[in-house]
Amino acid sequence: MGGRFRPVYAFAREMHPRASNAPTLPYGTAGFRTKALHLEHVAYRMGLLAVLRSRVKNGATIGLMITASHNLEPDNGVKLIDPHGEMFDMSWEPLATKLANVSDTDLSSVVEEIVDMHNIDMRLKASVFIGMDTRYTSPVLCTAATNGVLAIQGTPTEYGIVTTPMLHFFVRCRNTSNEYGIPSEEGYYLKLVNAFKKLRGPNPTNSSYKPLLYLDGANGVGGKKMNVLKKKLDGLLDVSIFNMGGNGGKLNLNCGADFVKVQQKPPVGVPVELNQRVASLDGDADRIVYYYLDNSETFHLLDGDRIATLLAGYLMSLIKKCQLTDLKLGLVQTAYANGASTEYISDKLCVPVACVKTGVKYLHHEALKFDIGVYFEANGHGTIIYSDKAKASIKAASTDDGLNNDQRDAASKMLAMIDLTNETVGDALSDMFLVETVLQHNGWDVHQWMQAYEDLPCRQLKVSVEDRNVITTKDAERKCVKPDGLQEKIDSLVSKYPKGRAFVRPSGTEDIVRVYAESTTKEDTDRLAAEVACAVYELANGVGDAPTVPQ
Ligand code: 16G
Ligand code: MG
Repeated sequence: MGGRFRPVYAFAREMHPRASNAPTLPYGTAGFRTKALHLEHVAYRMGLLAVLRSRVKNGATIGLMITASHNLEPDNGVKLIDPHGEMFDMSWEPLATKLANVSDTDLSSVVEEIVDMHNIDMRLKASVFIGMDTRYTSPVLCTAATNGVLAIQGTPTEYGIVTTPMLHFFVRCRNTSNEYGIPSEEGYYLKLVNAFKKLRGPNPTNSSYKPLLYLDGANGVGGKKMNVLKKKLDGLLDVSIFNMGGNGGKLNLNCGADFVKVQQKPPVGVPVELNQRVASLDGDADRIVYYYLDNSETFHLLDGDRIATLLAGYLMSLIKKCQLTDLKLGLVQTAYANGASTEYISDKLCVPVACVKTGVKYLHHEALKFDIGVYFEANGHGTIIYSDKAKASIKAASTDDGLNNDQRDAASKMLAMIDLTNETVGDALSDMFLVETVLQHNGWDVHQWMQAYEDLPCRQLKVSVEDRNVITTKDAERKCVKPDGLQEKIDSLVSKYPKGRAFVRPSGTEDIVRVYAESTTKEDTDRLAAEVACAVYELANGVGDAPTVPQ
């Protein structure tokens, strides 16, 4: 054993050793994520795995991103991207976990195992694109990943600091021989900006929509990239960027999409301007939520559900206009979607809606079943994907002599919408341009956007338990299977409240159980969430202080 891959072992031990007491890490919902100091050997080993994956895919480029997204500064993470720019194949996750956790001494033999298992020809070329977020620990991890790629003769391409969705885009571009776009930062900007300009009409003077946007960059990479991008917009949209990093602002600390969504309040660092539209990105710019403060300074959140409904409504109207009604448009959500949004989508927009487990890979997979699949998590991660059939018929409609000018124009708009979308994964910058396009088209300010439907009050809580995996779920996490009796208890609590809904699930990124509740009033919702949290605490061996129910 170990003969064929001697350099792997030698390199690892000399340069990126795994400490004997290193924690065991799983390839979780979105790759490895933990304190940065535990990740150097993991990054190295994922460099190795990316090469193996590339060879299995006949030399197609694989992506490797160093980021911990919305987590605070001391954390970091590593995730892999498959050839179409999509999330890493789930069937390879156990291999990633195994490779990340073996001792240095067994590293070569595990590499060999994977080579044998997949019959990999190690003479093939292999290409890996590597990107990183702005964390101060990212360059070291990036170097480790590059060394991993080199150790088994792969070719690394380092992109430096980029958003996660940019790296997904580069991978797709490369593997489609640039059909999807040019795999460079410039190429990415070019595609978005050109599409945005095509869609952007002059702003009518009597419109409620104002082309001024405030942006909370979470002190991460997104604000910095937007600062470059906005200069290319020829003033069509004015973006004031805050929390761009520097000035002592810490990544994701009291700012960014996750903070705004979970805390339901504005971030620090963004000036208070009543009724101003503000978009908040997360640390690696794959999530976006909007918010505003009304005249009485009350905070209003426009989250992923709102963005999804806004975009789906617009696309539906375009489809009807250019008479492509045989194209099946559908929306994919998770159990976290507000019940009011689901009702609005099915009853008002008349769009089919599916519910899947939390995690982008599940949403993306489900959205592929539609010709036009819009998927969004309530937390602001989402995008739109178009089937080849949809693209071909939209393209044909844009030049179809049998249609009138208006109809052809609607099809051309859809083509530009496709170009404005990063179909590989949720992309905060692309989503922002999509939202701004639709708001301008509708002539809507934030109030009009908000009026589409009224959210049910909702509440999320966390419960610490001895082992969160004693909780198992079914029906896209909406029903609890284990421990015995918990679902019955939840059912009886929920039945006390009008429009009550609640579910529990073990977190995929933290060592806790998450509780979600909604009903018609804030008080009822808070009480329901706390009651469900107590039930979890009792039936799943809670640790620490028991949750309390408000009187
Ligand atoms: C990760 C997922 C996100 C999900 C979240 C849930 C990706 C790229 N990201 O951030 O989609 O909403 O985990 O976290 O898949 P939780 O399991 O702790 O609730
Ligand atoms: Mg993120």
